[in-house]
Amino acid sequence: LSLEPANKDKRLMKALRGETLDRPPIWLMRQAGRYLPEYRQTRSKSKDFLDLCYSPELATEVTHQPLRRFDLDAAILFADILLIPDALGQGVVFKEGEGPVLDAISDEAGLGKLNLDGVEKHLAPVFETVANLSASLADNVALIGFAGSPWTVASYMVGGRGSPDQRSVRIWAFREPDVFAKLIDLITEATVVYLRRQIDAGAEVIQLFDSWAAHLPDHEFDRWVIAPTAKIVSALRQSHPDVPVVGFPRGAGAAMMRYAAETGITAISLDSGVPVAWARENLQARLPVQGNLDPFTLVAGGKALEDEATRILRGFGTGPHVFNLGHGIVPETPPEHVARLVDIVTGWKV
Ligand code: 1CP
Repeated sequence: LSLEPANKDKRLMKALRGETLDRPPIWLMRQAGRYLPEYRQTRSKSKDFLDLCYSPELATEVTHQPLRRFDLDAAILFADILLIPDALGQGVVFKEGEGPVLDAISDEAGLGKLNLDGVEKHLAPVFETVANLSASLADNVALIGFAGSPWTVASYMVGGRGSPDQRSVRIWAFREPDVFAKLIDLITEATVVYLRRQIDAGAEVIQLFDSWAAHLPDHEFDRWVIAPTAKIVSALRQSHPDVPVVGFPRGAGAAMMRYAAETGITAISLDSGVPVAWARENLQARLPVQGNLDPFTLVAGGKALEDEATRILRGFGTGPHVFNLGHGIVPETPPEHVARLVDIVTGWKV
């Protein structure tokens, strides 16, 4: 696979190749979503959230929306990490104001209801969205595809919903590690198929969201976070060696060192709790970093936003850096504050 000139010249691709730039590329986790009135408008045209994800025309539209307002360096495919459980045959419902609800799996019998065979066909509309985006984005904008990491996806499949401490999945993984491993393997396999097809359709970068990677003891972190992530990265390297993979082990703390060294990821996305000076020395010296502005500064705006954005620009300015948040934009964010942030970053000179 040869890189087209347009791809290799994009700011995001350069930073992910390890180049230190005059200013970092910027994109924002959850840059499409409820904080934008035009998103809420498009969303109201679909039956429910999953229907929006599976409607290539609408999903393409909402992916474009933030790029019409802001001078961002990348678009991220509009979809969700819970499309994988849905494609595996586990019922997923997004309840208004409540978030996702799934028929929780907690034993071998539950695993028996899942099936890999239908995954590719079920997710075909997503690949169509990626192809639409690849054909319609501006030349300087990179297209990011994504999936949840197996541990985080499993936490919803086992818990049946989001939870502050992932207690169901953590208890099951301790109690019956060899049965739980079958679930992790199944998600890993489905994710490789899913991401390969996204890349074939035009995704230029892949991000793996491990939003619930915090609080795991060493052995659990190695087995359920590092090992499956390494498997996915190595499979993608075999089929698509030039596509960078960004890992986001949110809240992993000091374990990020092992994560960065052992998964094979190209770059690491940092949550807001990671100290910049520590990350510069221990992570950015080895691989590009992404992050890590606190999303609540985008709600606050004003001086807090300016000061925090500038602190991160300075802190990571001497190495490869992708400007981003430490977690997704929250719905109450005023779009004007996002515009201000993008001005600060695109106007920055090292
Ligand atoms: O009401 C609505 O319109 C739904 C809100 C919404 C949106 C806009 C959900 C439900 N998902 C999304 C889109 C989404 N989800 C994207 C699109 C691209 C973009 O960033 O613009 C992405 C990358 C995700 C990824 C995702 N979904 C993650 C990982 C990142 C993170 O935020 O930690 C997770 C954990 C989910 C699960 C999910 N989907 C939706 C909700 C409300 C949740 C979280 C539930 C919980 O708190 O446990």
